[in-house]
This record gives sequence, C-alpha cells and structure tokens, in this order.
Amino acid sequence: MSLFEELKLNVEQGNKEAVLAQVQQALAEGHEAQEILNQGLIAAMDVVGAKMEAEEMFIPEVLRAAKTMEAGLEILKPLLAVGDIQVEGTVVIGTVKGDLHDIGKNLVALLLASAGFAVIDLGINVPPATFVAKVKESQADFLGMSALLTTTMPMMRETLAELERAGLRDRVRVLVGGAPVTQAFADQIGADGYASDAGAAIKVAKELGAVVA
Ligand code: B1M
Repeated sequence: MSLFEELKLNVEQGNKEAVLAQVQQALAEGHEAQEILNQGLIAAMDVVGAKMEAEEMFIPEVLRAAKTMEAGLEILKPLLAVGDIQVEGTVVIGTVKGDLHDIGKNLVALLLASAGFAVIDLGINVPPATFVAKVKESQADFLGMSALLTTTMPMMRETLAELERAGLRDRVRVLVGGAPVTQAFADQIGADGYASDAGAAIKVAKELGAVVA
C-alpha cells in the first residue's frame, strides 16, 4: 500500500498518531503540502462521505475522522499559508444557518488570510442577519458563505436578500462555495462568484476585486 493510501485509511479510521507521523513522512519525502492535503486528507474525507451515504459509517466515526483530518491539517497549515503581505480587502466568512460543516470553510479562510485578505470568520450556523450585521460593522469588501448540505443552500439566497434589504448588496462582493454548490446555483441566486475549492476561492476573490465606492 502506498503512503497516501495508508494515510487515507488512517484518517478514515481516526488513527491520529499514525496520521501525524505519515503527514510528517510525506513532507520528509518531498511531497508538497497541497498534494498531501488533496490526495491524502481531503481524499480520505471523500471516502468517509461515500461510506456515510451508504450507512457504512455513522456520525461518531465521521466526527473522529474529521478531527483526525484536522490534526493532520494543523501540520500543513503553515506550509499552505505562504501568502504576500498585500492587503486585498476584508472578507466576512461563515457557514450558513443550519449547517455545522466547517473544515472546508476553515481552509478557505486560511488561504484567504495567507493571500493577504483580512478575514473575519463567523464560524458555523450563521444566520443571515449575523452575516449582514458583520458586513455592515466591518465595512467588508467580500462576504463568503459555505454550505455543505443541499438543505442549507437556500440560506445563501436568504442572506443575499437580507443584504439587499439592508442596502448593502451593491457594496460587497458575494462568494459562495461548498460541495453541493455549483456555478449554476451561484448564478441563480445572484452571487458574484463561485469557487469549487479553496485555491479557486482565492483566485475568484482576487479577480472580483473589492467594489470601488
Ligand atoms: Co456531513 N454530510 N452531515 N458531517 N459530511 C456531508 C456533507 C454529505 C455529503 C455526506 C454524504 O452523505 N455523502 C452529506 C450531505 C448530503 C447533502 O445534503 N447533499 C452530509 C450529511 C447528510 C450530514 C448530516 C445531515 C448527517 C446526519 O446527521 N444524519 C449532518 C448535518 C449536520 C449539520 O450540518 N446540521 C452531518 C454532520 C457531519 C459531521 C458533524 C459529523 C462532520 C462535520 C465536521 C466538521 O465540519 N467540523 C461531517 C462531515 C465530516 C462530512 C463529510 C464526510 C466531509 C466534509 C468535509 O469536511 N470535507 C461530507 C462528505 C463529503 O463532502 N465528501 C459530509 C473536506 C473539505 C475540505 O471539503 O467541505 O467540500 P469541503 O470544502 C471544500 C470545497 O467545498 C470548497 O473549498 C473547500 C476546500 O477545498 N468550499 C468553498 C467550501 N466552502 C467554500 C466557500 C467558498 C468557496 C469554496 O467561498 C466562500
């Protein structure tokens, strides 16, 4: 079994010590942090997701796998965050109301910060009014919303409506993402940008740029 296959299996089984050792080993062997993240840690969560769907894994085991993945990610974080010091704008980010998934959102927040954005992370289960109040208070240039459940995606539309009602829609760029979110959905709800992964989120945010008042 290859190192990455073993790493995936250990994340899936929640073997934290083995994961920490194998992430270090992969780095020592010269693998890039991004490669270890994508082919080891994230790939493992895809297997976990499929098993969850097939009811071969249940919430406690999934949570254990997620925590193990995050432990491995802690080692990679400083290596992923190699941004410049240029200030690209302020981003308010969070996982929408009803949704507790935060691993992907945390990665997006980390990479945005490392790419020179000032990031205000509101965490999980964020109601539309909280997003809007923080955008107003911080005079944010971007609002980033993450959703991992098809049932919580409509909260993105509701947050956009709340922004509109507060008279703030025109002064903030809205970026959406998360596994079930698509470009078509982003277009449908009137978001300014969609990104399929954390790397793309940085690219899209930079392309959109802040709204010039
Ligand atoms: Co849940 N879960 N989960 N879960 N979970 C999924 C999402 C699911 C696809 C699994 C499955 O059935 N195959 C499924 C959703 C089905 C659907 O709606 N389509 C599901 C379900 C059903 C549920 C529950 C309802 C289960 C239950 O209770 N019966 C429940 C809901 C709880 C709630 O939120 N209210 C639930 C709970 C949980 C745990 C708490 C156990 C745990 C979350 C722990 C945590 O986040 N702290 C969990 C996990 C770990 C998963 C899977 C296995 C992994 C998610 C993950 O972390 N992926 C997931 C299956 C899967 O996605 N393969 C699943 C790794 C992460 C790096 O990727 O989050 O996609 P991701 O982020 C990527 C991109 O999407 C993108 O960039 C990130 C990095 O590249 N991205 C953005 C994300 N946000 C972005 C924002 C942007 C731009 C890009 O701009 C702002």
